[in-house]
Amino acid sequence: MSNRLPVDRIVADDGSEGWKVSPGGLVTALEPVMRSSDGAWVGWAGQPDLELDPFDYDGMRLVPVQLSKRDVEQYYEGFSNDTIWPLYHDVIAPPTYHRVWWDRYVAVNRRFADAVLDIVEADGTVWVQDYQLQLVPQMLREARPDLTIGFFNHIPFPPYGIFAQLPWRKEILEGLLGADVIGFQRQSDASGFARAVRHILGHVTTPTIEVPVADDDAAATGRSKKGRTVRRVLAKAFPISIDAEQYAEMARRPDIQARAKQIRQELGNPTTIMLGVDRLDYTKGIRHRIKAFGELIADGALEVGEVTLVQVASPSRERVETYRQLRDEIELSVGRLNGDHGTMEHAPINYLHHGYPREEMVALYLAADVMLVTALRDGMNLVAKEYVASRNDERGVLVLSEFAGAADELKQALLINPHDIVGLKRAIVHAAGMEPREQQRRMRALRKRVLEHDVARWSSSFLTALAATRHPEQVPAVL
Ligand code: GDG
Repeated sequence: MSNRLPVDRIVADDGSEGWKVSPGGLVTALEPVMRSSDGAWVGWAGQPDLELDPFDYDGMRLVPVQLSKRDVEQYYEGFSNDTIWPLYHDVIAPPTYHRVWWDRYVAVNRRFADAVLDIVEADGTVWVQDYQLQLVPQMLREARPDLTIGFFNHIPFPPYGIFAQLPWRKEILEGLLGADVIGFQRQSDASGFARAVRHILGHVTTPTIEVPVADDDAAATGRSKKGRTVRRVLAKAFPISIDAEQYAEMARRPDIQARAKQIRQELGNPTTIMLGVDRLDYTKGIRHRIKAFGELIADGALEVGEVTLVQVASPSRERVETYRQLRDEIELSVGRLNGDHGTMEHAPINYLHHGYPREEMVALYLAADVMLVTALRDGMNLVAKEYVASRNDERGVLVLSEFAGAADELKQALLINPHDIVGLKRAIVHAAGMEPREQQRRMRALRKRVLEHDVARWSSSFLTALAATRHPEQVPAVL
C-alpha cells in the first residue's frame, strides 16, 4: 500500500484512456514481489474524484482508493506535505499545524485501511509505504490481529526535540506501532523513533519495542521482563536502493552514450560539466549549491565556458505555497548569476524546470563530470546512487551531503556539509580538478556498494525480517 498507485492515467488525443507504469524505484522494487506473491497494490490513482473499480495492469492487481478534491488539499497537500514533510526534514521550512488537516488525515488513513481489510486474506501480509499512511498499521492491527504488518518510512524520522512539536505525536507513534517491523533509511532515524516512543509512550525499546497488549490478544508475541504480555516491534534501518543493473545497462547503450556526447557539444564543449537533479524541493539544498557555484564563478575560481552547471529541477507540489516561493527564489538567483556572468556563448547555469525520460537522465549522468547532491536533509537520495550505477567507465565525482541517507553507504564520495559554503566551494573545486586515478579509485568502491546493495536486496531483506517476527518457521534462507 502506498499513497499513489504505481501507474499514471493517460488520456490520448482521441480521448481514449489508459494507464502507464509510473517510473520509480518503488515500482521496480515491488513489481517482482507482487508478481511472485499474488499480491494487490492499494493506492490513489492520482486524480481527485475518480471512481474506479479494482483492475489488473501489467500483471499487477491494482486497488484504487478514491480521494476527493478536499481530501487532496487537506490530507495530501496539507497534512502530508505541509505538516509532516517539513517537520520530518528538520523544520527547514516551518510546518503548519491545522486541526482540520489532521482530521482529514485520520479519515483518509481509515479509508486506505478499509480498502485493505476488504481484500486481505487470513494471516496475510501488508506492507505500508511512507509518511502519508502512518496510522494505517494500528488500524489494521486492531481490526485484524492475524495480519503481519510492515511499514517503511522513505523520509527521515526527526530527532525527539523536533518530533515533540507535533500536536498528534502520540497518535502517530501508536499508529506506526501497529506494525511488526518499522523500517527506516538510516540507523539514526530508527534510534530517533525509539527515543520518541520511550519518551512519549514510556515503552521499553531495547532491543525491540515492547508494546503492552491484553493477555488474550492474538497479536501478542512475548512477555516483558516484568511478566506483562507484549507485542514485539522491530524498528530498524533498511536503506533503500535502485535497480543498479538497469542503470548500468542503460549507460552501455550506444544511443545513450551518443546523447551524452551531444549534450556536451550542445553546452559548448566545457571542460567540466556539473550536474544537479532534484525535485524542486527546499530539502534538496538547491539554493546552497547555486550560492557556492555562483561565488566560485564570481571569485574567478571557476571560469564561465570552462565549467557549466546543469540543474534539472523537476516540478513538484506546485500547489503548496512554500514550493512556489522556493521556485521564485531559485529562479531569481539563477537569472541573476546568468545575467551577471553569462556571455553570448555561455551561461554559467543551464536551468531546466522539466521532467525528462529516464534515458535522458542517464545520458546526463554520463555527461556529468561532477554530480552535486547537496540536500539539507534527505531520507536516502536515489539520484546519488543512479549516478554511480551509470558510471561503468569509473569516471566522475560525486559530491554528497552528509545529511542525505546515502552518505552512510557512499563513503568514498566527497562528503560535504551544505550549510558550510566555504567547505562546499572547496569540495567543488577539488571535484573539478580531481585526477582520473583518484576518480577511478573512488568510483570503483562506490559502484561495488551500489551494485551489490540494490533494490531487490532491500525489499527481500525487509520482507525476510517481517516474516521472521511472526512466522519464524516460514522464513526463507537468508537472501
Ligand atoms: C523520497 C525521499 C528517498 C527526478 N527528476 C526526474 C526524475 N527524477 C527521479 C530521480 C530519482 C527520483 O526521481 C527522486 O528520488 P530521490 O531519492 O532523489 O528523492 P525523493 O523524490 O525526494 O524521494 C528520498 C526516496 O523517497 C526513496 O525512498 O531516497 O530521500 O525524499 O529516481 O531519478 N526521473 C525522471 N525524470 C526527471 O525529470 N525520469
